[in-house]
Amino acid sequence: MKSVALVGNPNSGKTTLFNLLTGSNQTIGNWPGVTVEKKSGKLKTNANITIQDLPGTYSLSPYSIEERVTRNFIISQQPDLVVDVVDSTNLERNLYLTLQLMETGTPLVLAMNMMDIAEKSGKKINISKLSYLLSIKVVWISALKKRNIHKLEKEIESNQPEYTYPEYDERLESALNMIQDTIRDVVPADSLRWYAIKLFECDEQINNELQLSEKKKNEITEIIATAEEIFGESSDSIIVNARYDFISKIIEMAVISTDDFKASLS
Ligand code: BGO
Repeated sequence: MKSVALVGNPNSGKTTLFNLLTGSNQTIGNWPGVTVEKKSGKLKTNANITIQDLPGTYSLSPYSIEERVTRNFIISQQPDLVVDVVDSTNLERNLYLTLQLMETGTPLVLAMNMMDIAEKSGKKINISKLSYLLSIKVVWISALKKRNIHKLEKEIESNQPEYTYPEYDERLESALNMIQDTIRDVVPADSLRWYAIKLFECDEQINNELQLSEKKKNEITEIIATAEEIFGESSDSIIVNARYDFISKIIEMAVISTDDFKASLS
């Protein structure tokens, strides 16, 4: 049995896609201990694949219940594949979640939804370039218009290759590498980067979970303090800005607005 999780921003069209992929074959309940709806179902075209619909979220921080349910599922249940439902009309905000998913190292496919509206808005998204730049499979779809869903189903059935993590500013990368060296012996190898980023962000839930020795904690505090001095901002802002810098470069290379041409002709 292959386990697939649907993740995406609220209003990205996740529910519409979930219903399309699973049909009436759904189980509905609550996540343990919280009043957040839990929905799962079998892929209509392949009953050996279960699809777990995760709560809509903008981030994998630990602040809201939705964020916690989604990130705990990805880190502890380790689904075989995550389908990241992206609202193509709001790429910048949606790719922010994509980068955080990539930081976990989870196998990933991007479902670029709402392409029917994106097309009309005068924005041309070069899907193959986006896929190349992110080093993951990207499939355009319209869940509402039921367009290209068969292509997504094929990708869900396939095994997705490993990808390279998004690389940020080299000063940030060296801080993350140092944290990785400090925690290498206490976290699983395939989640090393995720834990390093979370510790750099001073994520309280991860700090509590890892129960690091005082020596390790002090080393990490020192690495963070040095980075904050170099960048002149708090460690969580350093990460947020690094993600947005990465996203703006990707958008600059993969998205063309027809307004650009109008401006150059006038
Ligand atoms: C309403 N294209 C377009 N154009 N719309 C889409 C697509 C798409 O590919 N996919 C989804 N939508 P959810 P979350 C609505 O409900 O699946 C629409 O939160 C309305 N409702 O139809 O709920 C979808 O699960 C009244 O729109 O998203 C829905 O991720 C007027 O995006 C909305 C207009 O989809 C959110 C829209 C009473």
